[in-house]
Amino acid sequence: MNWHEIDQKAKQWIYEAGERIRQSFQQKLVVEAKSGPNDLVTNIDREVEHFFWENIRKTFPEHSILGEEGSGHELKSLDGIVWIIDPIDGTMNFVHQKRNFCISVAVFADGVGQIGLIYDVVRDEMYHAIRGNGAYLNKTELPPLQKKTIEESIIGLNASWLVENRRIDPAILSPLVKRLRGTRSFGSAALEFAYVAAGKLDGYITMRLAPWDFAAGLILVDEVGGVTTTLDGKPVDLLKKQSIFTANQTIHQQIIEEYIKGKI
Ligand code: 2AM
Ligand code: CA
Ligand code: CA
Ligand code: CA
Repeated sequence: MNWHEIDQKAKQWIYEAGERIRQSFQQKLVVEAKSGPNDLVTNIDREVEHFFWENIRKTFPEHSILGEEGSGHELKSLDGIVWIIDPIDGTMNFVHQKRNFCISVAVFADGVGQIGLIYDVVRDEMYHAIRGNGAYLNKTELPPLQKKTIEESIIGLNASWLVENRRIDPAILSPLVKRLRGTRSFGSAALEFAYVAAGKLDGYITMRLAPWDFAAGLILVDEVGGVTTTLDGKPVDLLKKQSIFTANQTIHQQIIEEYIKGKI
């Protein structure tokens, strides 16, 4: 099997799962809180992850799987081929809005991202990339990211990081927010990555993401010449939760130099 064949299978499963999710809008959801009242999971999140798990296990028994709703949480290394899956990214949006959520699927080989797929189920928009082959939105290739100044940039940023919180002093990001053209918060990290890849956002900053939130997005952003690191500019770790900053190259470096370095 080559990457194109694996990509075709993955897309087929994503479209099937998307159809299942759209059907679920007609049914009653079972919503549970996980770590707290804002940390939701539904029967559909679990069902979709199980659907991928079964298909991957049957088709590629030698591959490993890491998924938000329980698959592979014991995984200690990225050796071999690893699927990193978020069955629904933006579960709160899925429950409250029935939009602004996606399925995120990435395939890594020995730690290198090979396939990145982010599917906006309601808009029927598939953001997809195979390493070295460019990134696409449905059938349209996404152009390389343009050079931007901070003043011309819109950044994805949740308001949580601008009020008292456990992870960052709000005084660090507020001068940046003043200088930017604007901020947006979509409530789905994977979609925010896809928007950075598509030039709809110029960057996205968050203090805590899990690998399944950003694995596919990282590959998409990479393919259009963007950069993804932790907020303090360190390489990301695909087996850990961490802060994340993805952006086009120019503002990525400038924002770290002027606003972050030495402050966190
Ligand atoms: P989820 O919907 O799959 O849980 C919301 O701002 C974004 O952050 C979503 O992508 C959401 O993914 C993710 N998210 C929610 N809770 C999180 C947590 N405790 N740690 C890391 N990411 C989280
Ligand atoms: Ca979750
Ligand atoms: Ca997620
Ligand atoms: Ca999820």
